[in-house]
Amino acid sequence: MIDKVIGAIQDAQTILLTTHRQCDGDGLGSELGMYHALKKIGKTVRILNVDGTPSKYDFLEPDKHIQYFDGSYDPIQDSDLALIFDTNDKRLVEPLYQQIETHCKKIVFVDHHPILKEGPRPTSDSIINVSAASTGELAYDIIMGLNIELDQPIACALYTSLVFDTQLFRYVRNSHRSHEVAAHLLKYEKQPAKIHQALFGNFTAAKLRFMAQALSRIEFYFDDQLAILLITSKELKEMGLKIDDSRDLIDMIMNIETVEAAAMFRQDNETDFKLSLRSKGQFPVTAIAESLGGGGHPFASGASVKGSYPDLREKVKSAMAKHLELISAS
Ligand SMILES: [Mn+2]
Repeated sequence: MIDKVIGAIQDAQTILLTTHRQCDGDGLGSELGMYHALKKIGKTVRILNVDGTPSKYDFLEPDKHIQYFDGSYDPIQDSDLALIFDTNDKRLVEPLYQQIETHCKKIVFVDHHPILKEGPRPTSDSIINVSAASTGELAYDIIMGLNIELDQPIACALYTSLVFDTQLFRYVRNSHRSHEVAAHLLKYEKQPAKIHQALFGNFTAAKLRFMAQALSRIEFYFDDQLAILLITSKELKEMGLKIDDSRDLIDMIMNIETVEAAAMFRQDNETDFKLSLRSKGQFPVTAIAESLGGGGHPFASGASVKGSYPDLREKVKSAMAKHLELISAS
């Protein structure tokens, strides 16, 4: 699989790199690592993302290397290849994806999310490896396969991918692979603690106040095995925070010992919600997300949903019920 992508890169001169909208550390690190690597072997390479980069990634100097489709960007030239990182669902790259289809001869997704049962199919040359704990590990394999020597900017970007998606090696996929890749990267990136701090030690007092307020509203069901939380974009805005500031909340809820699964709704207006779902691993939540028009990883998925909050909450509760009642009974 990986040989095909390596071949596609070797055959290409002009290469466009991107990731899913509302980018995160994994997609960003993968595309930036690849950007620095491909420049070293003389490729004409650019990164064009759907939307902006959250400020906690400033240490990666995104504004030096990345242009934004929802902002200002140089015209999209015809290119030999597009590499899309950390998703295999083209809908998450729209409206940029249509431009990529028009201008790029070949499109390859490099990803570690399962392919949705009822979503769009990834292009035929894509690498989808669900056993990788981060897309950064796949980018690493490609860079190694191209015999490109690592350096600090490549290592910093790929290490960011890896520690972001594994949450500092908490969610490794029961393999020594993530640690091995990290150990190699750290021969070139000498200040990993700075990256840890930027990614995970970036709370502001306002963010913590928001989190305290939100966490006080968690509702528990099924003997405290399911936690459901509603937050609103409005309260984030009123407290001077960004959407990205609410992302840690659901992971924090998952630290509760009794909780097997959690759902967080972010209300964007009267009837539009962004739903995030997590499971500790007793059962996957992708099917629930997919039934609501979303997708993701088996134990971390999401969907954009429409409706009234009480109805949506009931839907999630009843979809979770059969799994959680089984666990209670056993
Ligand atoms: Mn990822």
